[in-house]
Amino acid sequence: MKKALITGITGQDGAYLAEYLLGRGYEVHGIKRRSSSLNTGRVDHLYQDPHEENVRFFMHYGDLTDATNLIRIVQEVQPDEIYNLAAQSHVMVSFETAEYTANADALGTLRLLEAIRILDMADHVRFYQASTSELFGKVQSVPQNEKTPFYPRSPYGVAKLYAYWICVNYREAYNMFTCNGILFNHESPIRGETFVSRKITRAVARMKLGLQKKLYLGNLDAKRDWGHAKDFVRAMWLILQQKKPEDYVVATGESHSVREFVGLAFREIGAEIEWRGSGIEEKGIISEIRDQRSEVGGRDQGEGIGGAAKPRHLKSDATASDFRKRALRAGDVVVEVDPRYFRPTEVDELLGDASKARKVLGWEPRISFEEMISSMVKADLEEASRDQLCKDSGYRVLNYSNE
Ligand code: NDP
Ligand code: GDR
Repeated sequence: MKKALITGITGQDGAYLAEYLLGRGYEVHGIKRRSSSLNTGRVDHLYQDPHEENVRFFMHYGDLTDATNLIRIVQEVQPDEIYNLAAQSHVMVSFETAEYTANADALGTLRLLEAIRILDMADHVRFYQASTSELFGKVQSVPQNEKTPFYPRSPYGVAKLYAYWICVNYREAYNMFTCNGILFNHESPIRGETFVSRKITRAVARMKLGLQKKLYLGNLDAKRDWGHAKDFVRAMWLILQQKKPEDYVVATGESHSVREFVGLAFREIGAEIEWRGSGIEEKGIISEIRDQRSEVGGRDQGEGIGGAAKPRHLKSDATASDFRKRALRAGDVVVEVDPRYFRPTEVDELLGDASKARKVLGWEPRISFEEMISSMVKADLEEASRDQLCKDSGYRVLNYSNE
C-alpha cells in the first residue's frame, strides 16, 4: 500500500486530496497545526478511530516552521509521496505577515526537502510542491504556461518563488523527484471564507435569507482563471505518477472578472445585478428578481465532503416569496467597493495555458465555472439556513462576512 504525507491537510486542497488518495487505496498521513479552536472540520469525515482495524488515515501535530518536527514525522511515516500543501495562503494577509509567510511558505519547503535528504530518502520519495499562478503576478505574456517568466507581486508570491526554485534546484542537484504544480485559482464549497469566491457566495446566500444586507469588495476588475479544487487535486496526483519529475501549469483556460463572479452568484438565487458608477463609487444593484434556481442541500451531493441533507425546516417550494419575506428587492444596493480590500500591488489578470498537463497527464477540468459557483451558493445556502433557524428562534447570530 502506498503511503502519502500531506502537509496542509486541514485546508481546502488537503481535504480533497486526502479523500482522493484514500479512494485510490493509499494510507494517508496529514500534518495539522495545534490550534486553540478546532481546525479539522474539513477532514473530520475521514477520521478513523485508531482502535479500528485497517485504519488508513492518520494525523500528526506539526508545523512547517519546525524542522525537527518535520524530520521526525517523515522518519516515522516513511512516505512514498509527500504533498507540500501547507502555507500561509492568503495574498492580502501576506502583506501584513510577510516574514511569517516567508518562513512557512519558502523556508518550510526547504525544511521538508532537507528532512528527506537528512533521512537518506532522496532516492525514492516523490515530492509535490504547491506552486501557484501568483508566481506570474504582473504577467509578462498571456496566457501563462511553464515557460512564462515570473514576476510575483506580493510577499506570498515571492515566498512561493523561493519554494518553486528550491524544488527545481534539489531536483537538479540531488536527482530528487520534486515537481511543481503551478496551479491557478481553484475554489469549492470548502474554500476559506475570506477568499473572494467564498466571500461572495456566502454573502449572496446570507442576503437571500435576510442575514446580511451588503457585500463590500475590493478590485472588481481583477480577472482569474478559476477552477474547482476537486479537479485540481487529481492533477497533483497525476504529476507524481509520471516517469520523470517535471513542473506543470494546471488551469482551466478561462478567465473571469470578480464582477462576473458576483453576477453569476446572484443569478443562482434568482437575482440579476446591474452595475452603476465607476471606481470606488461603483455599486451592484438588484435590477430584477426571478424565481430562484438554487435549492439548499446541494453541496457536492453524494461525495464525502459536505453532501448533507436539506434541512427540514426549509420548504422546497421556497421561491421569490423568500425575497419578499426577507426584504431583498429590486433597487437594493447589494455590492459596494471598499478600498480597504485593495492590495498594495495587485495581480490584475491571470489566464493559464495547461496544454502540457492536458497532453502529458491527460488531465482536464470536469467542473465548469458556472457549476462551481452553483455548488458553492447551494452549500452556503445550507449553512446560512442553519443561522437563519437560530435567528428565527431568537438566538443571536453573528455576522463576520465582511472580512
Ligand atoms: P488553505 O489556506 O485552505 O490551507 C492551507 C493549509 O496549510 C491549512 O491546512 C493550514 O492549517 C496549513 N498551514 C498554514 N501554515 C502552516 C504552517 N506553518 N505549518 C503547517 N501547516 C500550515 O490553502 P489551499 O488548500 O487553498 O491551498 C493549498 C496550497 O496550494 C497552499 O500552499 C496554497 O498556497 C497553494 N495554492 C492554492 C491555490 C488555490 O487557488 N487554492 C492555487 C495555487 C496554489 P490551518 O487549517 O491550521 O490553518
Ligand atoms: P488570490 O485569491 O489573491 O488570487 O489568491 P483571492 O480570492 O483572495 O483574490 C482574487 C482576486 O479578487 C480580488 N478581490 C478580493 N479578494 C479578496 N480576498 N477579498 C475581497 O474583498 C476582494 N475584492 C476583490 C483580489 O484583489 C484578487 O485580485 C488565491 C490564493 O488561494 C493563493 O494561495 C493562490 O496561490 C492563488 O489564489 C492562485
